[in-house]
Amino acid sequence: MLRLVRANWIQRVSCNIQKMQTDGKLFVGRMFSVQDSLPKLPVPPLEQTVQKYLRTVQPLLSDEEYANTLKIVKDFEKDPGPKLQNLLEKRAQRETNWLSDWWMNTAYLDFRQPVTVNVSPGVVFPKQNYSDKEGQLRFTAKLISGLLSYKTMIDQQTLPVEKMGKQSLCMMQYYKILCGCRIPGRKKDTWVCYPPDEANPPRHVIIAHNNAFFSMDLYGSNNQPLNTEQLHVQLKHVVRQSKEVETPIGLLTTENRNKWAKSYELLLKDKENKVSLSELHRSICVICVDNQLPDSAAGEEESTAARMMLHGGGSQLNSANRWCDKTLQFIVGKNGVCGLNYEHTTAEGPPIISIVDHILDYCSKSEDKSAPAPDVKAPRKLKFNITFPELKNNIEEAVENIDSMVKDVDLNVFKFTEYGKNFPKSQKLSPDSYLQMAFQLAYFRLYSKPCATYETASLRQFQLGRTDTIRSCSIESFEFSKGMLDPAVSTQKKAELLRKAVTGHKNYVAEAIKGQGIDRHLLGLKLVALQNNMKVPTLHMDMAYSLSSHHNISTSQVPAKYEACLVFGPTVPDGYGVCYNPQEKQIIFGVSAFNCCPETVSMKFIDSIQQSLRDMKAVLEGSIQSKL
Ligand code: COA
Ligand code: HC5
Repeated sequence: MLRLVRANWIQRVSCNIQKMQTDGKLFVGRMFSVQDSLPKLPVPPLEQTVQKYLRTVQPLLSDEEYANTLKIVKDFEKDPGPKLQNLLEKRAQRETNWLSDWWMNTAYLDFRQPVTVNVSPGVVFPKQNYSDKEGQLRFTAKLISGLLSYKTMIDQQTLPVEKMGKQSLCMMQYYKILCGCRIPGRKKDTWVCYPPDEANPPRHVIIAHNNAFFSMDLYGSNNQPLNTEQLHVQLKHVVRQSKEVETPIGLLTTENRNKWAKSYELLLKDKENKVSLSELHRSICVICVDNQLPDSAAGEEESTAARMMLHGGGSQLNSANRWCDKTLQFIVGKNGVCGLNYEHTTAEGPPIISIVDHILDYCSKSEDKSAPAPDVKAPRKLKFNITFPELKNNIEEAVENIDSMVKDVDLNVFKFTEYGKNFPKSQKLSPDSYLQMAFQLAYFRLYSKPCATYETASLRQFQLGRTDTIRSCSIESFEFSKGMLDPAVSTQKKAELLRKAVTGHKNYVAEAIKGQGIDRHLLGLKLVALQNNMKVPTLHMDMAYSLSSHHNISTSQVPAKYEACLVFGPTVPDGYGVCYNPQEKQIIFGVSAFNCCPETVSMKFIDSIQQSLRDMKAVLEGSIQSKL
């Protein structure tokens, strides 16, 4: 039976941690050793938030608009601001984390657009060394062995606590990545989770091949993991049983969530379908063994691979060989092209990248010598009966929709190899803030105006923490961008403007990760109003609020040990999505845009970022401070 986990599940697990730690039964492992002592997410002071808010909207508004917003903000500070602040503070006292449930709903479960491209990011692994089906299946088997060895660390709670500097981070997301799944619902989705400590935990993965889905056990009868050789035999069995391309039922998961929910309800009316859906939800993850790979021009291979990871390339390629509701889908393609796609409700990027680094380490090691597990069951093909004509129509519509979505995505990967984090570090500048300023300059060069920019800030220093927004566009970034493009401004002055902008950004980051950001606070003030049957405050209906939340650049830094390319879609139709993996001597960028907006072109933005990185280095090297 499906256990539909309500949004407060995370709350419940957190309570378990406290209970179990005192009982001495569960959550005793290293992974959760500091969980209880992590601080609770604070509610920032109201005055601090509104002051910061005003500073961040100023570069986006005319003087007249700013004067109007200033009045709205001042009114809000009198009423209803203090009332809402009080209600929010009370909530923060009651809850382990006042934001996490709200965030899960607002950012994910309430969101109705397809998760494909709009929510779920893709990751491309470094190219692997195989070129035929046999090699592909051998690599898949090894990848699963690496995954199993990581899962053992989660199950036994032996994973080390992740740190940011000296600060320990909340490990709850790690606990959920190999057992979570999103379920479509009309108006709102739900999320299920089958954690390792509860009865009947997941023991199988789903293998997708030729659009068919197979349930494949990873453990023998005594709970012993299958060794790599056994996994390989099982995979060959799957491939033998799915020689022909099947009905693209997986495409339903790429649809608008309300539409998918209607199809899902129809599917559930059939008993065999119900069992198959339950197997999918309850699995550890999905492993997509892809058959198709489009030809790529020389130098285009990584961008092609990134598209396979983000959307699968359309109905004729691999988009149907996916189950996009599942938290993790590893994708093993032809000719060494592999990576993953993940549904974001469960976790942020760093736990995912931690698994990737572990698996790639594992795959580069010698063969698995462990003994075979006993009593291995053959993989079982999941049956889907498409009995209702409406379902057939919905699948046909899903084919059309994914194909037009794929046509709309403009995605390219770019490796900047002239320098990496080493250069800004040598200039005593934060590499992340430096890169954010490169994006600001790149945008300003193309559009002659600043734009609202989102950068992810981790809130995992707090119990059950997720993210806040770093508003990278600032008064200082605007001054810097204008100065850089003005030939009348000296190199010395340009370098000063750059340093000032980078420092301003770094200060914002430092505050955001300490729970003193403004976006989640403002969201909380709005949601607490709604929860108490009050009106949405005027501040939240002001154009300054919507303009500063319309992120023409949506960014995230996700560092990885390997040369992984990370990609996600823009969050607005006229925006860019920029994910970057800064390494010591190079920076890997994944840049996306939508073709439906003629003004945004990923290669144009990439070229402009490259120009910014060159100009910024030249300016710093040409300035006096650099020569001292
Ligand atoms: N001089 C010299 N070196 C500096 C420096 C300075 N002024 N400022 C920073 N550095 C160094 C740091 O010590 C660090 O060194 P390391 O490479 O040895 O670790 C390195 O530069 C990187 O620091 P910085 O570039 O400032 O970034 P950060 O690691 O502090 O990260 C954020 C900043 C915002 C990305 C991070 O705080 C965060 O919140 N990350 C979460 C993102 C996330 O969750 N993404 C996924 C979303 S799904
Ligand atoms: C594999 C890396 C994926 C990164 C995904 C990411 O950064 O998601 C952001 C999550 C958040 O809460 O900030 C959202 N964003 C894609 C819109 C930046």
